[in-house]
Amino acid sequence: MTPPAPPPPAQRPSAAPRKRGRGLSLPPVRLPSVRLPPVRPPSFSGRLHDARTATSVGRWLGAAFLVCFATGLISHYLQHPPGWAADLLPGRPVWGYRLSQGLHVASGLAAIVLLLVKLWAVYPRLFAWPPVRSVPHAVERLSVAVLVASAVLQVFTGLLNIAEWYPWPFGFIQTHFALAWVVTGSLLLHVAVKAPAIRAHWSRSSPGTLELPARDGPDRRSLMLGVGAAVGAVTLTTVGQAFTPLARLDLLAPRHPGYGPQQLPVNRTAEAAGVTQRAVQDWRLEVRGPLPYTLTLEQLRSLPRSQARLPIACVEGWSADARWGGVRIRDLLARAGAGPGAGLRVTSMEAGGAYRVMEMGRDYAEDPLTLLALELNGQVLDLDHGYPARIIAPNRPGVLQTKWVTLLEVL
Ligand SMILES: Nc1nc2c(c(=O)[nH]1)N[C@H]1C(S)=C(S)[C@@H](COP(=O)(O)O)O[C@H]1N2
Ligand SMILES: [Mo]
Repeated sequence: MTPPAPPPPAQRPSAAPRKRGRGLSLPPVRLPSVRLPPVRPPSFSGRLHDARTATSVGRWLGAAFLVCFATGLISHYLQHPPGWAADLLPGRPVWGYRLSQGLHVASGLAAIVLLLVKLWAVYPRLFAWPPVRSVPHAVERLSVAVLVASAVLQVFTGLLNIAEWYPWPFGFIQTHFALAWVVTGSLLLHVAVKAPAIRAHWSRSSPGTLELPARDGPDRRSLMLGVGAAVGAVTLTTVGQAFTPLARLDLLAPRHPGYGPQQLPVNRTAEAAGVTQRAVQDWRLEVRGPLPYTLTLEQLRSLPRSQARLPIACVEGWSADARWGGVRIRDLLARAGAGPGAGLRVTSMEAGGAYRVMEMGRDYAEDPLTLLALELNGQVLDLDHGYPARIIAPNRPGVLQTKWVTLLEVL
């Protein structure tokens, strides 16, 4: 075997050749030789920036994103069902949306903690050298850039939405929905690309362990304990907004079940919606259908009443059970001559706003628990809860529980 050839001696700039001018001859010019230090990426000595930590945190983050995505789809399609599905949405269990949206916001909040730790664990790779080794490597880095950017934006917009703060020029719902697909797609791609590393580091007994120094174990355990504690703290101090047994620990969520008029939170007050005491004085309920009619509040109150115990479950994650009293929607529709299978359009007396008009498929409209509610927890509805009359239906997002209802239209 021949030893490798020694590297060629570094080329030094040699003295400029003497110019043989015709008359004038200049002294040789010696340029100072500038030596740039070799570009060296920063080096990281932390032992937690490795593939094993990335995998440990990554699988929890992946699980949180998965729950968030699935529950997000449920929420989206309950709110915006495609035409063919509008009559297929289930009204049971009545607490279904409450559970699913509670999970959506809880897993989203947990994902914020996990995402930050994951980014900390892998950020040294930003400085990988050379930055691009091959075309597949460039594509992989690009896909990670898309994943990181979309995931950060997704949890950020979600977080600000639960605080009802929209400091951006784009629509929240459309952007959050579209980004969910971008995050999920690039996450699947990422998991596929990293499958060998994930497999190698998935469990304590997987071969990956052997390559790691033994003293690394306690460090990673401490990190994971810290992550668990942080996720636990965030969850415990917010999940009470939906999970009533932990309501007392709900210190950080924007809404607290039980706080608000008639022990129920309010998302949009009557004042914010521009609905005044004065405006509701001449309130009438108009019902349009084959046999249209109009009722005063007195007339509506004299109709047979029903009771239902149903939650309000806001898309922003808070939810609370309440006792509702009112007139069944199906009775009001039947009186208007609606045939079986009729849908319903509901309009609020609110002048504008995204939730002024709401449509309801026939299964909800015929459900004996779907009411035009006049009472809440045994009292006449507060103006903030939709006095004189509001919709309450089982297993539906809060945004569809229209307040200050003034018009029902048989579809
Ligand atoms: N007309 C009208 N109805 C509305 C809203 C609204 O802004 N306007 N907000 C909805 C939302 S987002 C929720 S969560 C519920 C909350 O009902 P509550 O304020 O009685 O708790 O009302 C819904 N009904
Ligand atoms: Mo809501």
